[in-house]
Amino acid sequence: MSMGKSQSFNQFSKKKKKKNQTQANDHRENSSEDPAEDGGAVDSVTAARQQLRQSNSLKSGGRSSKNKQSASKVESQGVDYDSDEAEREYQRQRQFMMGPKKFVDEKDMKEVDLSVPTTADSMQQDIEEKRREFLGGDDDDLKHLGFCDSDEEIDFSNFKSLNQMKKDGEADEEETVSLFGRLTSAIKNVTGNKVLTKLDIQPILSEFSNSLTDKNVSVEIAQEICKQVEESLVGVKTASFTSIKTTVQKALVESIQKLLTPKRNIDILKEAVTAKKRGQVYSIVFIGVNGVGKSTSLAKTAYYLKTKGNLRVMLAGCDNFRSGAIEQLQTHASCLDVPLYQKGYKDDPAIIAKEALQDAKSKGFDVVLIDTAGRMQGNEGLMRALAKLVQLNKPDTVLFVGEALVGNDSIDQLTKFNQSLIDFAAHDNNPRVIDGIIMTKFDTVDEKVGTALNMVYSTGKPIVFVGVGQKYPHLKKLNVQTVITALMS
Ligand SMILES: Nc1nc2c(ncn2[C@@H]2O[C@H](COP(=O)(O)OP(=O)(O)OP(=O)(O)O)[C@@H](O)[C@H]2O)c(=O)[nH]1
Ligand SMILES: [Mg+2]
Repeated sequence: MSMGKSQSFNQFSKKKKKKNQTQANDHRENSSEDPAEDGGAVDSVTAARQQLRQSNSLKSGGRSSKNKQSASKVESQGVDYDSDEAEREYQRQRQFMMGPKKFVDEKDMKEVDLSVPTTADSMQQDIEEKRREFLGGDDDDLKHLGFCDSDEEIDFSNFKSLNQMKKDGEADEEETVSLFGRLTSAIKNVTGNKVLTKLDIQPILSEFSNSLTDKNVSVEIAQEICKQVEESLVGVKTASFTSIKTTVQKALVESIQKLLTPKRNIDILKEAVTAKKRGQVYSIVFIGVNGVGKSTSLAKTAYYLKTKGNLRVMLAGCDNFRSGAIEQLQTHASCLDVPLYQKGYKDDPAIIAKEALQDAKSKGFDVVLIDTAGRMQGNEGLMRALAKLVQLNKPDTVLFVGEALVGNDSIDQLTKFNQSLIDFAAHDNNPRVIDGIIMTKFDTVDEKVGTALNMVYSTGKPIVFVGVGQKYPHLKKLNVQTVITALMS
């Protein structure tokens, strides 16, 4: 039985229904090979298969009942090239009739992926490279700021040299004189044995106020400092010029110190070590708006706790909102050689954090650092989700991460994040709020440390760390004296 090659498959399909029982049986036999061949179009494909088989049979001179047996024998040994060709043609026609694939599987993806294949070796190499990058080493870019030499605390004494380098010769004699030098020279004419009046102090205070606002201190806080200085100076009897200088300096330092001293100080290393001694897992949640440096600060904190406290740290990937966030954290985990608890981009971050804490407890880890997605302070949905994570897990410390360079907006951010934790705490009467601040990108603000002052003054929260670069060791403590030094420079 042969068909003209020009005959369409549909025609063939219609005619096929009228064919004799033998053919119908043949068809059933063929269709049972592929359950997908039940639809109309697929019927014609089956017919094509038959047609091709038959035409092949003709091509090879036709198989008489005599030679059929030997042919099938050869076929079963897999050397019947005509049959193979027919099968290939059948598959080609079938693909054509069925149209493009609806689902792309891993095999298809591999076929079109022309990138260099990733091997275990090349992955290890990438991690080594990243580790070198994050650990620093050759830190010339920051050496002149004193960041690398100071072990834990930020040293502003070199800020001036940086500014000087930047100005590179532009600076005249006057610019190199410190604020304090300028202030005391303003009262040079006040002789000894004099009771200081408001009038004597006025030039000092207006100069001081301008200098503070130049360094990003808000006008309100600058006025507050000036008021305190004025109160401590008016009516003071000066013995000599030297004592006037000392009196002014003392008054300034004291007032800034008062403003910068938060209600509670946090030493996370001490707290984590104490928790470990009690057999508890110490947890920190990092929160803040998008791109401020939460994940980087988390990685720096892991490095800090690992190297200074020899603590066993686990990371928890609870930013399953931003694409790439988990991979970014995995890179940090690999570089730091700490585990990452993650569930990819699904599940509730609050639950992932809970599971991470349980996992850490069961495996004997000392610290869990929880990364969260960045969000704007006005986004109610995301703020609710954050409040849920914090209230459900009650971490030991909630750290707000903010950029030093955003100025007063960081106060708005922190205030609203804190309020959201309270407002969306469901029926919790004792909600967890923000405990402290990590101020990032301090390396980009020179000695304009005013934002630090503004934040502590307006929120009463301590600055636990400042970020002074992109590498792991670039996490420093900020003490009041160093801020004062920077403000007075
Ligand atoms: N110069 C400098 N760059 C920093 C500092 N901290 C973080 N960065 C950089 O800021 C960028 C954003 O950091 P991430 O840690 O991804 O910020 P994030 O807040 O986690 O971002 P999202 O998860 O997208 O909200 C990265 O390029 C960091 O290297 C810092 O102290 N100084
Ligand atoms: Mg992040």
